[in-house]
Amino acid sequence: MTKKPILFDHDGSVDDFLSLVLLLTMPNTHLLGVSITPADCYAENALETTKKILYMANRTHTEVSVGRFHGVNAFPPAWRAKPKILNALPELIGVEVGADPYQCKDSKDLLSVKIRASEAPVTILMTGPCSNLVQALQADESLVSNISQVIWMGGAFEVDGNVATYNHNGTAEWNVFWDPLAAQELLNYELDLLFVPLNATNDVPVSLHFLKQLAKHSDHKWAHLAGQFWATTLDTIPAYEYTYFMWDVLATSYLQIPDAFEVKTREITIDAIGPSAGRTYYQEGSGKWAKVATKVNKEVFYDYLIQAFTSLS
Ligand code: AGV
Ligand code: CA
Repeated sequence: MTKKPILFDHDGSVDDFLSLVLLLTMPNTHLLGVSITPADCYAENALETTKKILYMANRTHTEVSVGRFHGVNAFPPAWRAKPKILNALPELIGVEVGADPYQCKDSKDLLSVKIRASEAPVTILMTGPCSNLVQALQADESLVSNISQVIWMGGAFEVDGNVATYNHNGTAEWNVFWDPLAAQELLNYELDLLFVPLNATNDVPVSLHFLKQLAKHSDHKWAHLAGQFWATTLDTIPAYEYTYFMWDVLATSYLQIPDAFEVKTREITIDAIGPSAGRTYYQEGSGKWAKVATKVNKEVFYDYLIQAFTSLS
């Protein structure tokens, strides 16, 4: 069987890195490259963590890129600094990798080179803002024909958003809010686009119960590392919210357990400016067609995680 080619664009929060590990556990996928968006991270630190994980998995040949574009609504600095802690964990601190963002391609270029070069249409998984992909498409719209699906952790449809900041009414999810113009633009392309929004991720917090289950498997290298990574999320900043969710990890799981999701096909719209910038909503009759994952079977999902993190040596 030929493996499914995947491009992974992430933005360096804890669940973005765990999504990377999860991708490495998937037997029927071929990871063509990893592009970083400097959104919920500082590029240097996120590049370092990405390369350390690839090194630990013997996947140093996987090309990594760093986006040069910065969105209009910056993430809070305390969130962006998180990979500094990850890189200092005992498993990672001794792994020496070069991590100079300017030695890497720009992420929009890595995406277009890899999409163009792939023999089979590529699945694109995005767990940060969508700016890199939109910029690649703006430069060459013909890339669309070699993209089989875009899976994006983003949005909040008819549920509260998670942006709490000045001049905003709280309706947006952060990955959309960082660059709402790009998000609005993404809808204009003829893509098979699946949103994995807060509607589905709200049901799957990072819970102590799950971390206890996972810790029973700490003799597995990746289960151990995942437990350490998730433990750093339990102090999520109260000014915003008290809970860190499985956001990106849930979106990534869709590749392996699609039947655990409830998916609706709807016409949607995204606000690009004003107090609702980044808001995603259904708009029958005048929106753009896209798929929205509205629910997940929690038990299947958490069981899958335990199985996946104990499957890679
Ligand atoms: O909105 C969810 C997205 C996901 O891609 N990110 C975190 C995940 O990687 C932004 C975000 C929302 N709340 C956060 C976030 C928090 N409390 N800490 C860090 N990032
Ligand atoms: Ca993310």
